[in-house]
Amino acid sequence: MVNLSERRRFLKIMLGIGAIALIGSVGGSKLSELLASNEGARSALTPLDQWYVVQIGNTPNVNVDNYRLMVDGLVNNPLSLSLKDIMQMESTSLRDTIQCVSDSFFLKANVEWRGVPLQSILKLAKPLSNATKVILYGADGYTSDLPLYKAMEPTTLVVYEADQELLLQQHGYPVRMAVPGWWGYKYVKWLVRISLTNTDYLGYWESRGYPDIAKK
Ligand SMILES: Nc1nc2c(c(=O)[nH]1)N[C@H]1C(S)=C(S)[C@@H](COP(=O)(O)O)O[C@H]1N2
Ligand SMILES: [Mo]
Repeated sequence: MVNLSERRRFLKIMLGIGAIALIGSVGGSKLSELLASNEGARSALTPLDQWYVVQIGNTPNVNVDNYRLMVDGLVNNPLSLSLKDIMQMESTSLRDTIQCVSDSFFLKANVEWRGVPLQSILKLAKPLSNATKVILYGADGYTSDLPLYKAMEPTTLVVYEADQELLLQQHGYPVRMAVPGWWGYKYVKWLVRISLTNTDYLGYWESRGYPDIAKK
């Protein structure tokens, strides 16, 4: 999708198919195990230095001292949360596989996230009854969006840790989204704003033709 030329991407996809064919010839059950959608729950964590990076531009430098996560739009109670505010809320941890839609075989990582359910933050902000969507903004200008029902699922998290460490800068420090079950482009890094809307807003990749309902 980004950072890979079309040609290299094509080669990588072909390699992926080769690997699948090879495993497939060894045993069909192994193939289905590998491709199981909840594999993050069972597979070993990906070493941090093998975790892929995909992004539309450079890694922004977010200063944690004046970091705020704004929650606004169709809410009764707009919020401005510091990292400390977020870390003091009740947290959830879960294992997940983050996967890029452009090369879902190589560009993926098994990660143990820790963060706050987006649901808890939205409940504090008190959405108005006409809100239908949540727009997620990154400090690099990237955006994505979630329908309110997905935003309210208990596994949709505003995360600040991966594998029990603070996020690395290239993976979204200090705060990013994790949306288990959906493609990586929903996992907005350097999350700085959450805005509720009743418009059919489409994010960066969604407005370029990738599915808005991004179920893997
Ligand atoms: N702010 C921001 N978030 C982003 C992106 C981006 O360009 N900017 N790219 C998305 C895409 S397409 C993917 S696949 C994942 C990759 O996350 P990673 O680099 O931590 O593996 O981040 C998503 N979140
Ligand atoms: Mo991606």
